[in-house]
This record gives sequence, structure tokens and C-alpha cells, in this order.
Amino acid sequence: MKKEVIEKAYAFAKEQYAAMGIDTDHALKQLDQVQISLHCWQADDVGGFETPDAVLGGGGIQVTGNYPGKAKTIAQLRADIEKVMSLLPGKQRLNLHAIYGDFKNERIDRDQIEVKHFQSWIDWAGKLGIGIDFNCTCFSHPYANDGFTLSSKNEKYRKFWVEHTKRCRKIAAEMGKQLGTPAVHNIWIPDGSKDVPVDRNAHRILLKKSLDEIFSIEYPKEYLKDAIECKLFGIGSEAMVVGSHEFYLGYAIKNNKLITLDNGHFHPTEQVGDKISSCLQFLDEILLHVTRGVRWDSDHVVIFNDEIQLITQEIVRCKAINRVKVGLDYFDASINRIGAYLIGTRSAQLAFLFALLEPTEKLKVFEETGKNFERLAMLELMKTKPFGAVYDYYCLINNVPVNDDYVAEVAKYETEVLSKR
Ligand code: RNT
Ligand code: ZN
Repeated sequence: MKKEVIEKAYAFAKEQYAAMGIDTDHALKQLDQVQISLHCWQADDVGGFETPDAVLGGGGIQVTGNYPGKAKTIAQLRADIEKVMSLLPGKQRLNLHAIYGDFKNERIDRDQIEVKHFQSWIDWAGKLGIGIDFNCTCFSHPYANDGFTLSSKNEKYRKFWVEHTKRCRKIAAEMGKQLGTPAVHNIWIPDGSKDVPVDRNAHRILLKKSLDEIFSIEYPKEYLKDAIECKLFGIGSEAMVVGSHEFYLGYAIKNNKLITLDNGHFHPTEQVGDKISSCLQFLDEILLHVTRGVRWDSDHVVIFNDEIQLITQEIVRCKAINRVKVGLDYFDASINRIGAYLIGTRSAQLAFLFALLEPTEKLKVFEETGKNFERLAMLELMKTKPFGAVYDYYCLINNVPVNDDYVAEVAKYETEVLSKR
């Protein structure tokens, strides 16, 4: 797209929004505050680099599709993430899982991992000037095969996963320290049961015990933030998930942790957007896993849909951009994986921008004076305002491809790099 066209369209958009009392330049400055943590696992279908024959699985981590070009080495994954970041406006972070360590062909079990296995990631991120977030990997392992990890009745297994998660927090704290930006460490476990269990209580007692053990070590908040991720059900854990919303929200409030809200983890008629202002009454911060559920499945590429819009609107309306950490969480192996990152991240950014361009104060006045017709009319009107032109301009001033120019860049990368893997 031509620079003059983008600038002209922006000037026109700026005027239209200004007529409604909205400052588009200010909105773009706020958009800069939104850092999205890119999930490393979209590049390689949640495979990781533990062993060349790593088995994927556990609690709904199922990737479908076999589009060519999957990252098979750390170098390839880094190249992919760098490519993605070069095509995105603003600044992002990297969200790493423990199975992505730099193990240098050594077989290191999860209860043996150390900072040294992640030092090359820290150095890489330091060079790029980005932060890292981290996740223990309590799935795709023989000790998770019976469906339980931190809440396992098998004490050997439970201890193993406690040790793994403790080590992960230590590694994350070191990442935060070295990179000068706190790493959010997220705990998600697949624990649950396919069929009707009778001893839900024992597993929840065990999970609480494991978390208490894991969090018994404190790290400075400038280095590490702890998050715990709830879920209603997963494939293979339909009848019960140990780490339910009630369980983790209770734990987070009592122990001052972040609750992780993954919008693929609730009943389809529930909206994570509606949960944000509730959680923020009782927690300092929350972590979002932004994804797209389709029917009973989750983890589709994020698009600019109603659900994402409500999430970003609520964050902005709560003036909570600095209290809500945003990570993406999806895995689609049926399309170009780099393209999947770009669509998801750009759509999430667009949703934030859309929310930042809302005349919230005006809408509140309508609401407070019973003018609900006017409120709905204005909300509908905002959907056809030229926010796309504002996003294009944001890309332009950030020197990244505007409009659909990134699609050609992805195609080029596919021809030159991905198709040769
Ligand atoms: C699974 C959770 C979890 C994972 C990642 C890979 O249901 O959403 O966040 O997707 O940790
Ligand atoms: Zn998630």
C-alpha cells in the first residue's frame, strides 16, 4: 500500500474519531503499552526439543494438521519468531515452555532442568531486547500418562512434578532478573478424569499441597510473577478437571497469585471478558491466554471476533492495561504457522485498538441516564468506524508491512525458508 494513501486514510480517520472526542494518536500510544507474549509452541505444534522422538499429549494438547515447515530445531524456531516479530508493530515477548530448553542432545529429564539449559534463550532475548515468560511442562511425559501430575496419588510422580515446577520457577526468576522484566510463570496441568470420578476431593487436596510446596520459595516480584490456569474440561478430562476455576481463583486470591483466564477453557456461553472486572476486584494482576474456541474445541487461531472484542474492551474500560498480562495460546498445524502467529497477534492488537477508540465516557452517560437505545446505537456505529486505517498507520510508523503486505512476506519466507526444511 502506498504511504500517501495510508496517511490520507489516517488523517480522515483521525478527524472522524476526533469528532467523537477520541484522540487516535493517544490511542496508538496506549496500544504501545500492550505487550503480547508470543507462544513458542505454535511454531512446532507443541513438540519441544527434549528428544527427537518426543511424544505429544495429555489433557487436550492435540494438534491437528501437517502443514510443511514446522520448526524442528531451536535455531529454526528462533528464526521463525524473529521473522514473526519483524512483521508486527509494537513490542512483543516470548512465551516459552520448559520442553524447549537448549539440551544440546543430552537427555535431561524434567526434574533435572536448570538455568543453564535456558541461558541461550535468555541471551537471544537479551539481544532482541524482549522479555520472556515461562511455563512448566506437566504433560507429554510418561509420568503424566495416567492423567494426573501435581495432583497424583502416586507420590513418586507427584514429587517429580513438584520438583519440575520448582525448577521452572527458579529458571523463570533468573530470566526476569537477567532481562530486567519480570517473567510470568504459568502453571497449567492436565489433571482430570475422563469418566465420573469419586475422589475429586483427594486430588484437590493434593493439588493444593503441591502448590504450597512449589510456592514455598519466594522470588522478588521484579523477577517472577506466578500464574495458575484453570479449565472446565479438556479432551480426556471431560468429567472433572482438578484445577477448576473455583479451585484456582480461590488459591490465587488467598495466596496473591495471578489467575490465568484462557478463553478456550470455559463453557461456550461464558465470556472471559465478563470475568475480568470480577477478578480485578480481588487480584492485583491476571494473565490471559487469548485463543479461539470452536464448538467444544479450543486453540484455533485468534481472530477479531466478539469474544476478543469484549476481552479488550473490558481491559481498557477497567483502565487495566498494566494489570492484565496477555499471552496467546493456540496451535494450528493446518496452515502456515508463521501466518498463524501473524493473524492471531494482529487480530489481538486490532481488538485492543478497537477498544481504545471507544467513546467510553459518552457510553457511560447514556447508561447512567437510562438511554440504552442510544448506547446500543453508538456501540453498533463504532463497528463501522475506520479503525483499520488507524491500525494501518500504526504499522506504517512502526516500519512493518501494512494491510495485507505481510501475507506476501509470509509467502516469501515459506518459499525461501520453510519449504526447505
Ligand atoms: C491447555 C492450556 C495450556 C496449554 C499450553 C501449551 O489447555 O491452555 O495453557 O495450551 O501450556
Ligand atoms: Zn492456555
